[in-house]
Amino acid sequence: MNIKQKLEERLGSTIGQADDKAIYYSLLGLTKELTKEKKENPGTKKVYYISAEFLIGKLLSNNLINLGVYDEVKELLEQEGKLLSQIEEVEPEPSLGNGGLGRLAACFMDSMSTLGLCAAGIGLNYHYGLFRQVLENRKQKEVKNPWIEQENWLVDTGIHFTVPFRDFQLRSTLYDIDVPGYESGVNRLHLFDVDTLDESLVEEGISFDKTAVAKNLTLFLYPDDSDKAGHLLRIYQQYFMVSNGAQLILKEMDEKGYDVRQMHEHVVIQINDTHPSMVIPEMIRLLEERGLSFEEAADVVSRTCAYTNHTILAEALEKWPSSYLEEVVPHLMPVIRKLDEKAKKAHPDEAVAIIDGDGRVHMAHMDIHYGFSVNGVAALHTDILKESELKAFYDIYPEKFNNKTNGITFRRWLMHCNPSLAEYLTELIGSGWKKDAQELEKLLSYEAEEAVRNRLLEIKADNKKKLKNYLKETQNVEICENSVFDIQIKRLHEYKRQQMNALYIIHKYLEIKAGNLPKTPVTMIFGAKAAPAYTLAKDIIHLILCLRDLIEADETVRPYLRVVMVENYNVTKAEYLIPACDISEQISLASKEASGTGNMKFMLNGAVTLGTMDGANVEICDLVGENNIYIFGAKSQEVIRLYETGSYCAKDLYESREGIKKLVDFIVGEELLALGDPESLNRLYQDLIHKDWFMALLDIECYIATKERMLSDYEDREKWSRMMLKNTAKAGFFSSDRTIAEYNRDIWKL
Ligand code: F58
Repeated sequence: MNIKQKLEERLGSTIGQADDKAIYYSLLGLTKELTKEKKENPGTKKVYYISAEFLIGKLLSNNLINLGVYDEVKELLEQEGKLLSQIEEVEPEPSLGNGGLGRLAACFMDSMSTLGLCAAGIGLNYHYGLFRQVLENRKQKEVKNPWIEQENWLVDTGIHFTVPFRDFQLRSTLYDIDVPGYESGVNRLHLFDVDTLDESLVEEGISFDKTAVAKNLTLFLYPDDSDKAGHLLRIYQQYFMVSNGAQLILKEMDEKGYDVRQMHEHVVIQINDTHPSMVIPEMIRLLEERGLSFEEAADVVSRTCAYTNHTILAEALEKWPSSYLEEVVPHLMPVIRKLDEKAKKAHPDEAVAIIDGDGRVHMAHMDIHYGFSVNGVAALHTDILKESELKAFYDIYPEKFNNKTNGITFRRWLMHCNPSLAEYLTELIGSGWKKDAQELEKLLSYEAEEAVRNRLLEIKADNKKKLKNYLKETQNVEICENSVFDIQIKRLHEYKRQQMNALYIIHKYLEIKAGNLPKTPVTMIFGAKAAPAYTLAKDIIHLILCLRDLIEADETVRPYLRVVMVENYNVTKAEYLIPACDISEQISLASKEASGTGNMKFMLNGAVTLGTMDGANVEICDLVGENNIYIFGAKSQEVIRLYETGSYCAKDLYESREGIKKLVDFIVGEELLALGDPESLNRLYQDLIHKDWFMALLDIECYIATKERMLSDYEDREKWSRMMLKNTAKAGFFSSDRTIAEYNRDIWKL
């Protein structure tokens, strides 16, 4: 039977007669069936990538691409008057991640399958995911984000484990999502769940009884942890994830007849940030149950575990009070104490202790002492870990430290989201880039060809039109497709400095009011969720939404400047936004953004970066050259020095620079106070003057100047199109296939 027959059999009608919903569910079933026919990636050594997040996005198109039937399905639908892009709208987006860390895990799953590596992901099956963001009264509201429908990508494996806690135990059920590689074999994403979950626990918004663990464990990713019950719940979740993971690993080893004493020869556990760190003591505990001595168990686990660090922000490195761990998993504490004692004996320095003087357990410290590899996620980030943040560890274990610059899968972030560019590239340079991304460099030989550059501009214009239509349909906002699309999409965090971008908007607004009109109108687009308990991040959203409405209501400014906040920013929305972008905003305070991966997606799709020398921006700059990127702001060394000496003073800048004062004062000026919540605007205003922990005022002047230069260069379409071409051509390095090949070469050795 061919695909058409199979599809119509599932539909029970012709494609033409069926509605989009029926077609989607039939395609879902068919795709699962086709995946099942693929063989699992084999191997005698397997990597288990444990992560609290897998931000996988919708799966239909991606899986069809990887199975090699995308074009066939698309065409056969078109023959019957149906559009695959329309049908995809039916698919709910799984809400299993927060930001870059989770999306990276998803790109890695794709690349591990594609490279034929024997690998699996291990995580949790959150029913309501992160939260869905609703923008109401110029503020963010959080509601649950259910995504698991009757028919879905999950496969009930029938596998169960028992996970012990202090006062009770929970039975798990394992659900799998198959991950087909691009023209390759299949791996699995293992998502654990509890049978006793009670979705009705969540009534209004996202609040629920945090103490009813058996009923709430897999409701939300990152439940509110502003109180003790919230902290405990996160520990419950983390332990549930890793205990299940460890039991699954042992089960698979048993089935293959491997000796657990040789675990490191058959297994690598990649610990994605500190959320899965408890896998170390848990695996040791389970091996002790199997008769290994503590020393033997600790030794083999240390040779098996590897840790990836994604941040230098101290507050994001988890430190659990040992009293909390005692409450949830008392059976782990003896193991953790032994690990701590052993580490203290060898390295008495307080700075590297696992349990500190206040009885807090530093999860990252445990990972570094008892893992064989520690990696950062971009060259600069790894250097900062070695030279400052984790220097004490680097001095002890230089051989453990290594860099793995992040990457993105080009299947989703080019072939799927920007099919016209993908097709045009193939027309010019052949399809080799799909397997070897470095081949994109062949595009460089077309730089001088006007027709090629014009086609790139045309494709960009089409994508901008597509985004315009999408925003109209989904959010009922109307934007001008001929304006410059300036886009900042990422988690809302002070270090990412959306507030600095908001100050730019104020600058531009005032300029336009003063009669200095931009040649081409500018559309400033944001997409960002703020963590529910992060007040200042919510204040920044409020400021942006107030500015949006101020401008919307002003006939003199609106034709030249617009502000759009995309509601509930997620992977699907990114797939519309990224191909349509002209200016990619990557403006974190230097040293603070570990890598960034949005920056890579934008570059690949021909946007030009406006950024600081931070994270992977540094590597983008090296690749495209200074003439094809707009860099501004303090460098990381300078920022680190300012922190060390405590010599940054926002107030001095505010008071001595009239231009800065004018922008900051606008936040609490009468125009915005007439629209917004005075308390929120005032809090942000006070913070900028008295604290400004991420130094927005330090860089604001050069940021404005650089963006203005960029907007003026945008008018030179030849120059701009050369930059676009160069950015796409040089993006090959950022393929996650390259990143994963490096993980395998240096760490996993599968
Ligand atoms: C991100 N981390 C980094 N963390 O910020 C980004 O630079 C990097 O490119 C990416 O990881 C992949 O390496 C990130 O997304 C989180 O979302 C935390 C999860 C736990 C709560 C605090 C945020």
